[in-house]
Amino acid sequence: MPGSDELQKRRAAAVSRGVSSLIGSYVDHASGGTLTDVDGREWIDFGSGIAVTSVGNANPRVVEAVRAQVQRFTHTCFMVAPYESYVAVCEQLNALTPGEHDKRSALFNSGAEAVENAVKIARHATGRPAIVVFDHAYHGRTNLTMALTAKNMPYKHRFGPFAGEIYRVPMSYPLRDGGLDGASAAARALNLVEKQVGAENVAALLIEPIQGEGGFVVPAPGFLPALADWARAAGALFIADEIQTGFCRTGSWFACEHESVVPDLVTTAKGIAGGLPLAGVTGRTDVMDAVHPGGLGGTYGGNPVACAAALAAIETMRELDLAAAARRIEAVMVPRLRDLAQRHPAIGDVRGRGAMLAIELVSPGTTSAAGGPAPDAGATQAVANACHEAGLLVLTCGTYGNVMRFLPPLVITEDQLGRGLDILEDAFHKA
Ligand code: PLZ
Repeated sequence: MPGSDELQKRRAAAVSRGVSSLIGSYVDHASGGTLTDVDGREWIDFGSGIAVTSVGNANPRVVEAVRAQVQRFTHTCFMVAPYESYVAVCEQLNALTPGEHDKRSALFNSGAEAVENAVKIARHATGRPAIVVFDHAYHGRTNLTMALTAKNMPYKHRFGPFAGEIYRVPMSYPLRDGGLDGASAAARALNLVEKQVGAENVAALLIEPIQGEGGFVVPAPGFLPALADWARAAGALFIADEIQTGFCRTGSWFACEHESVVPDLVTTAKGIAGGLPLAGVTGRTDVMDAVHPGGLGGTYGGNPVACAAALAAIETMRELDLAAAARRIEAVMVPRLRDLAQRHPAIGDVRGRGAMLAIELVSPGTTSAAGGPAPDAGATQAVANACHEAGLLVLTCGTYGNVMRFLPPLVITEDQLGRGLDILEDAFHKA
């Protein structure tokens, strides 16, 4: 196997520079909580391939399910010749997503595709055009989902024109909105919807219950329930984008559960299938079945290999109680992050839930146009680089590029978690 330096050269001559990578090392193999690169160096994984490998990389049960499925058949297209595992994944999604009501699901390939389909379904079922999204939102990179995503660079810059009938309103962001309580933050957003869009034109409110790419923003308590209540009264749908938060990541199967919010539609992807590409839209039967037969689909959506992987991953989450594992990760990490914040005033906030945690880096004592203390993207990058040099894979995020996020696989060992946190602490001392 060629080394990373050689692979970088080949890549530069073959791969579009529009696709970039966080690190310059190429992966040879990976397991529970670590990656090993082609030069034999081991990395502690605090990213899980962006919240995907929750059951661990190359989880043995997922590997075996995939192996068995590729031997039986690799693809038929569910729209042509159906198979059991697609049905079984939909049964699991209907049972696991919030709410005891009757549900139906449909499967797709990627998170963006699931969000696009949720929007199609919501518009079709309500007969209304408007989709309301929030500041800092991330919903994907396709044309419709770019319109739903907030941040210009790198996601949208010069990729327009974008789809219409998308309206953006302020998010609840306690560090940056003066600590507005959830009800007030919801009233601020919904007042704009009523005045500028008109409640009767709204097909759906679409929101990540904890924002992912936008900065791991946890809305103030009461914000999500107030939005869901308004949607119900207005005859609009409440769509929870649980693509990053779902499947035990936040310490429960879905993040909406923490506030007892029951969405009309839920989008899922990432953690669902242990690393294979699969996504879903799940929701109220009357909404999902409003669509005419043949109105939803695609060649690969719910591919049998991905479905087999999903069934194995879900079984693993259930058996190992990975929601409890996420809560244990929170219990280990949050005290150490708080302690670090005590010693480094640049850490302006420690937040998140379960194994979806973050620190936001700021210039202490300042105020800024972003609301709250000035974001410090430079320091964030410097700490992330120091972590990478020391073998800890951490990701950054946020509208201002100043949030360091932690998404370890839920099966990470206590020892790996501790070593990762040691590296992070060291990086702060050095940076
Ligand atoms: N909705 C909430 O987090 C994907 C994107 C990384 P896809 N987030 C990682 C990048 O820079 O492209 C995501 C998400 C939420 C939708 C998506 C989109 O999911 O599977 O990447 O299409």
